[in-house]
Amino acid sequence: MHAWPASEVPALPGEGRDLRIHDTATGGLVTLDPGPVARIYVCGITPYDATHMGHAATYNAFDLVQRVWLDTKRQVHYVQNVTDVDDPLLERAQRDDVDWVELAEQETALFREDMTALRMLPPRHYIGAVEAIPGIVPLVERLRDLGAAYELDGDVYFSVESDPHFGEVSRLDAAAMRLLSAERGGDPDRPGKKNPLDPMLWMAARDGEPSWDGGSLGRGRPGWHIECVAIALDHLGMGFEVQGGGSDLAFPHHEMGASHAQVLTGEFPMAKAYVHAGMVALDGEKMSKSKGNLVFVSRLRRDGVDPAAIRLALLAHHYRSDWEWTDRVLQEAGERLDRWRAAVSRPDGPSADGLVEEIRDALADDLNAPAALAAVDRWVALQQEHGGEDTGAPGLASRAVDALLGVAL
Ligand code: 5CA
Ligand code: ZN
Repeated sequence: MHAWPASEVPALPGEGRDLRIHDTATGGLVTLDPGPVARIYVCGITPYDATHMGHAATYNAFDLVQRVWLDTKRQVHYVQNVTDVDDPLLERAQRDDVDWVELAEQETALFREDMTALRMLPPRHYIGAVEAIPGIVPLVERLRDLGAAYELDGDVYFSVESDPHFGEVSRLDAAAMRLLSAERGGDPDRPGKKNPLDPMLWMAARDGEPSWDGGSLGRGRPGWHIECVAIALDHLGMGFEVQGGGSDLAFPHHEMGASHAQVLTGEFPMAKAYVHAGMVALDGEKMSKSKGNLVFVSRLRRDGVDPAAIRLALLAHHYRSDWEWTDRVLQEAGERLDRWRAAVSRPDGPSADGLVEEIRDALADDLNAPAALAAVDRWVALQQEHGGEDTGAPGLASRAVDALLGVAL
């Protein structure tokens, strides 16, 4: 699948910082020290009802990770998937009486447009679940051969007990896992499973649903977690730096994915940090496709909202906090954007050397974007109140905001 075009990332003077970031698996901050290539896998959309502000906020967080690493002159191998076949997508297509392939293509196209408008750097590999099926089948076969998978009425399940590290990503107790499993695509109550939490690896073909050749597994389609594992292992291998997504993916998705990968390879851990963005709410409830309480990036763009203002609205919240989207959030972001643009359009100003360092420090400290915005606000206030003689300053401030925060002034 093709991704979307990259906006240019200006080079900045001085040195970037190593990223310290919160890891769900340890519950604390880890300083990542990648080699010349930093590797990150971020879970992509299930392509319907995209791109809402919750999606945008989560991809904004991982875009910052990429920008921090690029600032250290590392290459970034960023992989993202598109869950272009899964129950919720098929259900939506059926509800709306549209072809599921067309729905997925249209929504993925819209997502690409939104990501481009928001200046999110594209992944190096953008891979759909359907195109990953030939790589998924042998992994499920291998899990079965290892005794880590079993069959139930033609469907193949992963045995969570096969991974001694199962539970170490989300660190939840069994009762909490069971509840979340039922809420988030699992089937803990299905009779005949070895452990209620065991997730499906391969679903045997159902009448009226799409299916693919699964070799010795028979016709069917892949489970959700193995999709991301197959894509991540294929393009990144084990021990990559960051597995990313919203906090609703910590369990079961990232927990199960890590277990699949660890049993398949015999290596531990799959990722050095499991990084989770907080949930964006609307009217007091998590913005979600199933509830339908959504604000879309494309809708705001159509209404003439500057994508840079949308991006500033996202950046005004720490990625780990849960927060609420309101008109006021967007209005304040628009006002901030106007102030910043006025400040960098002057021919000179106060030195911006310190500003570059402050933005770097803020982002390297668990992606503290609000602190980075506050640093820019201070430089802008100085510019407004006192001005300055440095003719390079407005350009440098503008390049720093572009390179590190993805906002074009
Ligand atoms: N295709 C799977 C991942 S493999 C999936 O979860 N798709 S999704 O379209 O439902 O979500 C895409 C990303 O947006 C996920 O990382 C998810 O955690 C995140 N996300 C969904 N809703 C919100 C929200 N309200 N706030 C923040 N992030 C959200
Ligand atoms: Zn995923």
